[in-house]
Amino acid sequence: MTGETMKQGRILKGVGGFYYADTRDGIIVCKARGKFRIQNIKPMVGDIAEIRCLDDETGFLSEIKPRKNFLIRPPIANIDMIVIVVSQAPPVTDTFLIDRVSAIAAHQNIETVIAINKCDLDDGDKLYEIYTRAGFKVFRVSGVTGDGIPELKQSLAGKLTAFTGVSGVGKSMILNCILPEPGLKTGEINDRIGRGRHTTRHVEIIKIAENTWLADTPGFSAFDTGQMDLIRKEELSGAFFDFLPYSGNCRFTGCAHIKDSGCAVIDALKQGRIEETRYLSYKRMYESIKDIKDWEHKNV
Ligand SMILES: Nc1nc2c(ncn2[C@@H]2O[C@H](COP(=O)(O)OP(=O)(O)OP(=O)(O)O)[C@@H](O)[C@H]2O)c(=O)[nH]1
Ligand SMILES: [Mg+2]
Ligand SMILES: [Zn+2]
Repeated sequence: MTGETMKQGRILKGVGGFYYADTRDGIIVCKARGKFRIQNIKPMVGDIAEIRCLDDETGFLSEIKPRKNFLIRPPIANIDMIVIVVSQAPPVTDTFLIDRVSAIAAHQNIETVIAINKCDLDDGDKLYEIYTRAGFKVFRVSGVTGDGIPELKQSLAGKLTAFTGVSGVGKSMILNCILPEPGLKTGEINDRIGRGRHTTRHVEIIKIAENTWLADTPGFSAFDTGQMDLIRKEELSGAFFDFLPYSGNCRFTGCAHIKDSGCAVIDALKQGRIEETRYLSYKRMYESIKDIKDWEHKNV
C-alpha cells in the first residue's frame, strides 16, 4: 500500500459514470466525487482534472480546472484548434457553413484552420483563395493519396484539435492518415472517436502524441446547435477577424456594418479587401441573431 497520490490528467472519455483521464503515468479510470454534482459541474471530455489516485489505475476526480472554452454539441472542453474539413469536389462545402463554424470558434478563442480535402479530384482553388485572403491557415490535402497530410499533422502538435465538416467530406479518411496505429480502418476510427447515431452522447478524444489530442466530431449542424445564440450581435464582427482592420474606422461607434453610411467594413468590401462570401455570411448571421434580447442569450 503506497497511499494516495495526486495527479493531473485530461479527460478522454466518460462512460457510465467513469471518466478515463490521461495522466503522465498513463490512463486512470476515475469516478467523480459527489461535490461536482453539488456544484453543478459535470466533467466534460477535454477537461483538465486533479485526480486523487487510489492506485496506479483508479482514482477520484477531485477538481476540474477552469475551462478556457467549451462546445455544447459535441460536448468538449479546452479546445485549442478546430480543423474545418471542406471540399470543392462533391459534397461541395457551402462557405456559409465554414464561416458560421469559424465565427463560433473565434468567439470561443479557438483557432480555426481549413483543410481542403479531395484535392486529388479538385484542388479547391476557389476556397483556397477566399480563405487565405481572409487570413486563415489553409491546407490542401487528400485523404486518398495522403498529399498534404504531413503539413496538416504538424499543425496539430501540442494541441487538442477537433475535426469538423459535413458528412462525406472525408474527416475519417484524414484521421485515418493521421492516427499513429497502422492499419486502423475508417470504420474502426468512427467507432473509437465516437461519431454517428449511437455515439453523439459519447464523445471521445484520442491522444496521438505527447500533449496532442484529436476529436472527430459530427457534422456542422450538430456542431452549432445551441452555440450560435451564445454570440451577441455586438460581438459578431469581432468573430470575423478579417473585418478587424476596418471595423474601428466606421463613422458611427457601434456600427453593425449593415448600413452603407460611413461603414468602413462595407467600403473594404467594395474595394475587394474583404471577401464577398465572408461579408454575406456575416450579414446572414447578424440577421439571425439581431433580435435576440440580452436576457435571452444562454448563460452557460
Ligand atoms: N477522391 C477522394 N475521395 C475521398 C477523399 N477523402 C474521402 N473520400 C471519400 O469520401 C467518402 C466519405 O469519406 P469519410 O472519411 O467517410 O467522410 P466523413 O467526413 O468521415 O463522413 P461522416 O463520417 O459521415 O461525417 C468516402 O467514400 C471516401 O472514400 C479524398 O481525399 N479523395
Ligand atoms: Mg466519419
Ligand atoms: Zn461598419
